[in-house]
Amino acid sequence: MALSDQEWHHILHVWEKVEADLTGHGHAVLIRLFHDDPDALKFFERFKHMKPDELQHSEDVKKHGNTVFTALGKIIKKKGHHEAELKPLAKSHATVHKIPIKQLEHISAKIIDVLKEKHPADFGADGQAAMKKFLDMFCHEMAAGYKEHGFHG
Ligand code: ZNH
Repeated sequence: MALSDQEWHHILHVWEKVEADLTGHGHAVLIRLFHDDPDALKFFERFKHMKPDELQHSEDVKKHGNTVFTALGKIIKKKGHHEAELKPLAKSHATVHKIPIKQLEHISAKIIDVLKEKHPADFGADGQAAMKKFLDMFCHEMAAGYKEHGFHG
């Protein structure tokens, strides 16, 4: 399942654009996730009482968008050598937040949607395919990490 140099190149190319506004991208992905799948919101103690309009304007949701995208960027930049970054994430999402893998698959699809919309010139078919491969690997490795903690989400 390893990615080729070319595939990492495509991913890092669009990520450079993403980094100009990690918060904006992360926030857009979360809003999209909560809109398309209201169940996703239930996992967030801090946000689950908020209405769509509040979610859209909440500084706290923006901050979490930044947290998620910063973590994702750190993993991406390791170009496959991300065990140290992924392990704690698998642990917290299995044992503390208890996030089913299905939700990680949902957010992966939203990440691709948002990047397609925001960066049509820098995220063509090859970039999309490479990012999909990376996110599939991410979900797969998170699932493996979950099992180590006895969570079969
Ligand atoms: Zn998550 C948290 C990342 C997905 C839910 N996260 C978190 C954090 C981070 C992250 C970094 C902080 C730290 C810890 O670990 O805790 N996420 C992430 C990423 C991803 C995710 C990278 C993918 C891409 N999450 C997710 C999902 C969900 C979640 C899908 C659901 C649905 N998270 C979560 C929660 C939390 C977190 C609930 C906690 C929050 C607070 O703070 O409250």
